[in-house]
Order: sequence, then C-alpha cells, then structure tokens
Amino acid sequence: MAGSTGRFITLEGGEGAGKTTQSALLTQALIERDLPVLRTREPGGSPGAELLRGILLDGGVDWAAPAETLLHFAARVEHVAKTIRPALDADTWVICDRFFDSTMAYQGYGQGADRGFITGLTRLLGLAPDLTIVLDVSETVAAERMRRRGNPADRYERLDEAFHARVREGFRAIATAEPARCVLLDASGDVATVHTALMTVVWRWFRPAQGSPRIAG
Ligand code: T5A
Repeated sequence: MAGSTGRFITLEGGEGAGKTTQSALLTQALIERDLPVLRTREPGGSPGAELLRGILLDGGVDWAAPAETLLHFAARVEHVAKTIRPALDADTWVICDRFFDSTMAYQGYGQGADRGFITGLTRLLGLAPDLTIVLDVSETVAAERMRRRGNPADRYERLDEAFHARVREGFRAIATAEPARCVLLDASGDVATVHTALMTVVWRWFRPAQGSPRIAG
C-alpha cells in the first residue's frame, strides 16, 4: 500500500498444503525481526466474516456457485475493511491464510463459477497482496496429511478428488499468470524445509524491491 511500511502476504493452496503451519512460522520469523505482524485467515478474520465462515463451512447448504462466490466476497470485504486495511494503515505486516485466489481456485476452477465475474469482484475489492505464495502439493500428499491430522472434514474437504484436482490446477494457473505477485512453492518437503524455502522467497521478494535494512535476511 502506498505510504505504508506494512506488507500484505497471502498463503494459498489446496487442503493440507500447509498454509496454517507455514503462516504461523512466517509470523514468528517476522516478529523475531521486530516487525509488527498481524496473522489472519479467510473465510473469517473479522466478526462478520467469522459468522459467514460458519455458514460457508458447516451451514449445511449446497450453494449455487455464484452465490457462494458472493458470500466469500462479502466476508472478504468485511475482513479488508475491519482488519486488513487498518493493520496496513498502521504499518503492520499482514499474513493472511487464503484470500481472493482461493475464490478463483475453489469457486471458479473447482465449482465452475464464472471466472470473469470473480475477476470483476477482485478488482472492486481495491486491494491486492504484495506477495502471494502458493503452496503446491500433490493430491496424494495432501490426502495423507489430512488423514493423519484426523479432524472431521468440512464441506469443502468432503468434495471429491476431481474437485480438488481442479482447485490445484486453478492455483497453478493463477501463479503462472501473475508472476509479479505470485510464487509457486513446492510444499511437499517436511515443515522445516518448506519454511526455509518460504523465508528465502520472502526476503528476496522484499529486499531488492523495498531496499529495507529492517528485513535483511
Ligand atoms: N474457501 C476459502 C473457498 O472455497 N473459497 C474462498 O474464497 C476461501 C477463502 C477453508 C475452506 O474454505 C474454502 C477452502 C477451504 O476448504 P479451512 O478450515 O480454513 O477451510 O481450511 P484450509 O485453509 O484448507 O486449512 P487446512 O488446515 O485444511 O490446510 P492447511 O492450512 O493448508 O494445512 P495445515 O498447515 O493445517 O496442515 C495440515 C496437516 O498437515 C501437517 C500439519 O501438521 C497438519 O496436521 N503438515 C505437514 N506434514 C508434513 N509435512 C509438512 N510440510 C506439513 N505441513 C503441514
């Protein structure tokens, strides 16, 4: 954001790619460098958006894809207005687990919602991440991680293999189409290996562009 020294980083990818794990580690690494950091997630991240999260994940409704798209964007508009923008305005780094690329991958590629419609909503939002890291794992690795974790599956996790393959293809296509914002990262290694690779991306991304001595790797 112009004038702010905060940065907006999103982590994206399919189920079990390791976003939650890596966003916690990234947040900790930034805090250790004395940077102000806010960690948040979607759907959710503000009171209204958390209400919509409950409806979307466990509400028991099989939404039409355009309606589901709008619900995700309604939650996102709240999240941006109440949480993300105020943090960036206060020069805080924002680490967000999922953002608008998830709507393109899940509702667009996965559920067949019109991608032009999603692109239009994304433009209206008026905010894009400075960096998006797409964590990429095969369906086999993802399924094994989810099985080991053992939590009850939400509505999206219960969708079939073909759906999750389309979601992965969507994320890969987004990363390829937007190299100025996105980096596709192989996330199939162990937690420490992926964290090291992710931190390398973050330091390289911001150091030359911003020239900030505060984030020297
Ligand atoms: N959604 C969301 C949409 O459809 N449209 C949208 O616009 C948005 C914003 C959110 C759901 O909503 C959908 C997508 C999602 O289905 P959620 O509960 O927030 O649901 O779920 P996810 O974001 O998918 O989070 P998950 O927890 O399922 O996956 P993560 O965060 O990618 O993975 P993580 O870190 O929790 O790890 C999963 C397991 O693997 C282990 C962890 O310990 C954990 O047990 N693990 C590893 N194991 C080995 N090696 C590694 N490198 C590992 N990294 C993690």
